[in-house]
Amino acid sequence: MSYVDEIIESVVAKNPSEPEFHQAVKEVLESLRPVVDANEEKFRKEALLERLVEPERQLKFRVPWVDDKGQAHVNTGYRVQFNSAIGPYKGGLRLHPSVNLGIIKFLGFEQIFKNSLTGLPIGGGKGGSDFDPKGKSDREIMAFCQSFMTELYKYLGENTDVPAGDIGTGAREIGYLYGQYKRLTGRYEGVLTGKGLSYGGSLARTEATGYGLLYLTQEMLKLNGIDIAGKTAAVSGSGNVAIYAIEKAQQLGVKVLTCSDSNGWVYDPDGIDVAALKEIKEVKRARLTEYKNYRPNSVYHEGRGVWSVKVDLGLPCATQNELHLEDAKQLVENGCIAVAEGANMPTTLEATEYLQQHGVLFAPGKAANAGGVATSALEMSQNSERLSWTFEEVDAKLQGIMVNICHNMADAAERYGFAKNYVVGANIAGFEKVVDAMLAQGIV
Ligand code: NDP
Ligand code: 2IT
Repeated sequence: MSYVDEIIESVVAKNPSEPEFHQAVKEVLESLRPVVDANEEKFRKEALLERLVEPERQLKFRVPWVDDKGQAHVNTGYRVQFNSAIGPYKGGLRLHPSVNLGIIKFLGFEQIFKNSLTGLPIGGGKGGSDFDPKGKSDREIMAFCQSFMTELYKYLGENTDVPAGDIGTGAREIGYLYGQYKRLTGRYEGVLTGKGLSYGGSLARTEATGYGLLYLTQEMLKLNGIDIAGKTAAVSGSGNVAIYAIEKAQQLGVKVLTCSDSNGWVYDPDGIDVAALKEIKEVKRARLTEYKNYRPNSVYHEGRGVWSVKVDLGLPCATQNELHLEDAKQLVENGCIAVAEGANMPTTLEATEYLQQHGVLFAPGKAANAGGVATSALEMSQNSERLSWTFEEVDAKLQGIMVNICHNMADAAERYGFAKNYVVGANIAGFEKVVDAMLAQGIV
């Protein structure tokens, strides 16, 4: 059996209840076959793949908190410090009832390669909790965040592990987490990113993931001789990534026809109204059913359906495994030319293969959504030098990074004889730097 197959088999056997982690490992290792085969003896001797798929450390802890009525609750907190070969652990905190160890591990594993692709010195980590922020008061959110940080702070530090936002964790949560970290340690340091602008945050971090997604999509289309202006797009989700993806898409001349939340989706034939979306989601924290009040021409549908709309570009920006094989078939039938993942692993393996086999350009999340963590690393740089850069400076750096990632993934794919297979390209390009650092640092 090949080394890659052995490792995939052992990951499944050792972590039987973690299907998302299996999926992420399979996707990455399958596409690394050419590199692994060429170095098999050395990698085996150093147990390189065994070390790559085993987190350096995984923390699981109790998070007790009291609601507004005086009732106590207990959630489970996680932080997986996956790989520090190229820098301190870096990755977001997800707050969603679906969170479990396998989901945090899949996200942490992806993060290793994504962070490497940015070209910046950040290792891979991820964390979160099965806490559900929906319907909670600000006080309850604060109580949870303070309790969560009261355990986690011991393992963090600006040079050790630097968390950030993800699903359910935005500016409000980062503020409460930061306040508690500072109170417990007495240290004012860049230990979290996505901070508010008044206490060390970076301009353009809020926009970075969505904007970066569009910068990469634009460049990928350009490499294939296609102009992004004038295209139509379907976006899923209506959170941080989706909102700023829609905003940048519109600035680039793309008409975005859809967005969604976990209850339903909106079709707006005139193009999504970003100001309305921001008010509904960022200010009111309400549901998408409200969108019709702002745009009477739009249609709200319960359930799934974003991928049934005829568009040129598919931009999944909600969550993992939200674009299935049937959706991929529908997109192809409707003449879709490109799919770029704003979310982490939103496309199933079968759907990804179908899209690629049918000539759809496919940018995997670890490349396409790397703008968020890249800008987090720029926030760390600003914190270290105790300076703040302008929006234009950060945005220009973000654009440069996304263009670079696009070229690196395209070049790596070509170098190994998989031209235009950006999944292979992104995985190999991300892997090369991490492996080099791991081999140089010995068996640790
Ligand atoms: P938000 O919490 O701001 O928004 C998430 C959106 O996705 C909401 O519209 C939410 O709907 C929807 N959603 C979440 N879970 C589900 C689910 N299980 N089923 C259906 N819809 C769901 O998160 P972000 O925008 O920050 O994150 C979106 C994706 O992008 C995630 O995969 C995240 O890991 C990834 N990502 C985020 C980055 C960042 O900087 N924030 C960086 C890189 C990737 P509802 O409100 O109804 O729950
Ligand atoms: O998935 C991701 O890259 C994020 N949620 C952002 C991580 C970060 O550290 O900014």
